[in-house]
Amino acid sequence: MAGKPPASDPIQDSPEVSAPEHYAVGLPAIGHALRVSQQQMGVRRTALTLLRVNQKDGFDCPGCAWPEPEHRHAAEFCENGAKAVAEEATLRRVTPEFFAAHPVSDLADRSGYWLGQQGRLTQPMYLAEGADRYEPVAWERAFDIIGEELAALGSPDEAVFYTSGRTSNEAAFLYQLFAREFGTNNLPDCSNMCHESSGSALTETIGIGKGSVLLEDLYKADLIIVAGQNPGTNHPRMLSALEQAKAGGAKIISINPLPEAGLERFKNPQSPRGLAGRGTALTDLFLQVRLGGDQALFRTLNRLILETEGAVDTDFVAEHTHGFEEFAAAARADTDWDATLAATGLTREEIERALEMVLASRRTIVCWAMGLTQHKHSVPTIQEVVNFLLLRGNIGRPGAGVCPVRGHSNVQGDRTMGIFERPAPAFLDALEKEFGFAPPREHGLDVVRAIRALRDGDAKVFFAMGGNFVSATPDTDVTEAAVRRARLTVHVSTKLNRSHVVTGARALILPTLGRTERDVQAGGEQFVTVEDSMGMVHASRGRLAPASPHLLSEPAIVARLARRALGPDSRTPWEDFEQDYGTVRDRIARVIPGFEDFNAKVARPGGFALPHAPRDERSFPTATGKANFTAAPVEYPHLPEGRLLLQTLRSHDQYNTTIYGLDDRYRGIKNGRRVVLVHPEDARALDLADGSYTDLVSEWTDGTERRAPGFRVVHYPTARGCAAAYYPETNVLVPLDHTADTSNTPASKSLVVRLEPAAPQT
Ligand SMILES: Nc1nc2c(c(=O)[nH]1)N[C@H]1C(S)=C(S)[C@@H](COP(=O)(O)OP(=O)(O)OC[C@H]3O[C@@H](n4cnc5c(=O)[nH]c(N)nc54)[C@H](O)[C@@H]3O)O[C@H]1N2
Ligand SMILES: Nc1nc2c(c(=O)[nH]1)N[C@H]1C(S)=C(S)[C@@H](COP(=O)(O)OP(=O)(O)OC[C@H]3O[C@@H](n4cnc5c(=O)[nH]c(N)nc54)[C@H](O)[C@@H]3O)O[C@H]1N2
Ligand SMILES: [Mo]
Repeated sequence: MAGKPPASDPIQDSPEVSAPEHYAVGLPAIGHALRVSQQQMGVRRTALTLLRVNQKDGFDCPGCAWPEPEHRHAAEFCENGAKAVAEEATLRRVTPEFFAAHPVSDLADRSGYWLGQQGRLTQPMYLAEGADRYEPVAWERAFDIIGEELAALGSPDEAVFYTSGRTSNEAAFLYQLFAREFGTNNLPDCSNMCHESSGSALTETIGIGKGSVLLEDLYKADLIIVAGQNPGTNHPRMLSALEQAKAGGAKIISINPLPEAGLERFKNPQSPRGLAGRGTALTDLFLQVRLGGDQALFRTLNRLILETEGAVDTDFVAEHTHGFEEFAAAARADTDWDATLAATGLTREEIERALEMVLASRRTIVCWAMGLTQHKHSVPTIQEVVNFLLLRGNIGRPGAGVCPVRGHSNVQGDRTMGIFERPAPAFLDALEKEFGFAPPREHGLDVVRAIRALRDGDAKVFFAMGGNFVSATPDTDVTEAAVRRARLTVHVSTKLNRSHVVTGARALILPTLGRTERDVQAGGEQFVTVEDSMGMVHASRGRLAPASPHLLSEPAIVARLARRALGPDSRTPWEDFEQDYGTVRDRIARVIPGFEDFNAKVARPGGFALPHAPRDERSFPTATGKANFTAAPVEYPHLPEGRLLLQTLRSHDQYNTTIYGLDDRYRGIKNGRRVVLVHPEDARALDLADGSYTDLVSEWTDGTERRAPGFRVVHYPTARGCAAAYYPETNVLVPLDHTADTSNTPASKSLVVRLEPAAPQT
């Protein structure tokens, strides 16, 4: 069901294909951004919002987690940031009349794109048991309903509290506090599907699950390696940083199965040269790796470094690291070039050219995103990247380090605030000391485990602070059936999405303020704070009038829910927290290291940097007290005859499950999303003409199959043996149990698929 396009949807998916672009941004992007913004917001609102994005007195862009430069332009936004803002600041509204006109069974037949296009949610809505229509509900009644269902649970662990990464630090802190005071660590978040593999790999090896570079380090680097990331679409402002790095003499290696336009050439809209000229060539060496071949690639580079006289930073290794001998022995033993070439799809010459660039660099940074984190062997892959950096002392000095580039604009901050199903004991101790209750110590459920618990009837209340759980998670049919078993599903949301129409027996939609909106509480106008991908914390202040007078802020929703659900026994001053977020920050300051004097520090324009021991003082808070080399065996996906390895990725016109439009401009796709990109040689061997239609059938080790019907074949210069199609349409293909070892992140970038000729789905 979920794999098929919705039957009654007026939006037609009929892809038109042209040659991919070879540069990103420039004039078309700006024109596009303004057009989308004005359609959604009108001219005046467009000017009002876009000039406030990422300014010191403005709001943090809800687009991505890339940091703001110290010297900002008057227009410090990008095309996709503008689209994210327009999506939120739209003038369109979803009203109670809308819900009266559209039964849930009708909405369940619409595409996610159509649902999102209906506009901002305006009132709390309730779907009673057995009903087919949402009806308006008063806030207090909504909290009563949640309170009733929570009170009826056999244990607090039958409730699940999901978070998506847009939630502010203040809201996140209150939310985890409420969940733990209620009695559970069931706090799964989008990070479980995103950079969890980075967190797992880095915590074990360097002692902290966050990147070790600041923006200024990029400008000082000699070599920047961008692996498994498409910044032209997903972190466009990173291209300005890469351009500046190049101006300072840095070289760039891109590692990717796809030749992404943004990494080829960048036309900076802020500079006359960028607008009119050819722009800046970014990538010096493109390594067109096979999906899942990165661990083998880095292992081979590491072996070659070890074999090169004087290439290892022996002082650093001796003083700061642990496990070198074991790792070096394993790497030296991996001398099989044939295996490396099979795993990576590269030539020996390409790898040797990369080695030359690595050896010529004294300061190297590796940036990565979902291309490295969403594989079965993602954690050892990222650990091999850490080995690579440690070998030449590239952690804890200027211009060098690890740079996992986060997705959601506050996903890193949410984790810092304690949104984590496996909290550190020290964090719980601090919480206990500050608030005087005993938080649960047992680990909670992550995303995949939460789905299993819902499926098996072990979880009965599902509460989501933002996001779109059923569309973002794997195994759509399984997940939707699991969610439907819940007693109650609750979504705190800004926009309508599929998770509002695939519900438990009862359901609530709680509409909330977005980043762009003014937040006035009893204690006056409030601001919130966020943490970017590089550990910089700063304030975010919305200026627009709220989309509806009935909206509550996220902190207010949590505070009121907590008062209702915990009752008079709670000694936490929830009312004060709701009235004045400064009082929340005072508590954060006492519970979370690095936030001492929070209110004073965040008042400084630009905010402040959180401490990061490896970066700041080359000390590594790991179990061994040193940075750990690791020596995992090299793995890579093996393909049966006649099959392709499919990655599920983002188009240029989407934000995760939010679809802005049907184009993927840089890849030459227009007006359709049901496409599968296949190398022309592979297509020939499989007899798949460009423009023909195919079903994608994923084959799983337990013998089961999953099908997503009707994708247009696009001959595309991807790596051999690899294919690509957009998420969330392809989530139906990802088995729930197909996850990364250790991090349990769905392995949505490596699915073995068979392509079967089919009819278009329209
Ligand atoms: N406009 C926009 N911005 C976004 C988002 C969005 O949807 N839209 N999403 C946000 C979020 S939550 C996130 S996490 C980030 C995601 O940012 P990205 O990680 O850039 O997103 P994906 O589209 O998943 O792209 C994965 C990239 O990795 C490559 N890749 C896939 N598999 C492999 C592999 O095995 N090895 C290598 N070396 N490369 C591989 C793909 O070809 C692609 O270029 O973006 C954030 N920003
Ligand atoms: N196959 C496959 N699956 C994937 C991925 C992949 O690459 N391939 N990527 C994974 C990744 S990296 C991620 S991060 C997840 C994303 O998973 P989620 O974070 O759950 O999904 P989003 O689509 O970002 O959520 C969009 C919804 O958030 C709500 N929203 C927007 N702004 C706000 C706000 O300010 N407050 C509140 N309360 N709600 C708001 C809106 O209602 C909107 O519909 O998906 C994962 N799933
Ligand atoms: Mo993400």
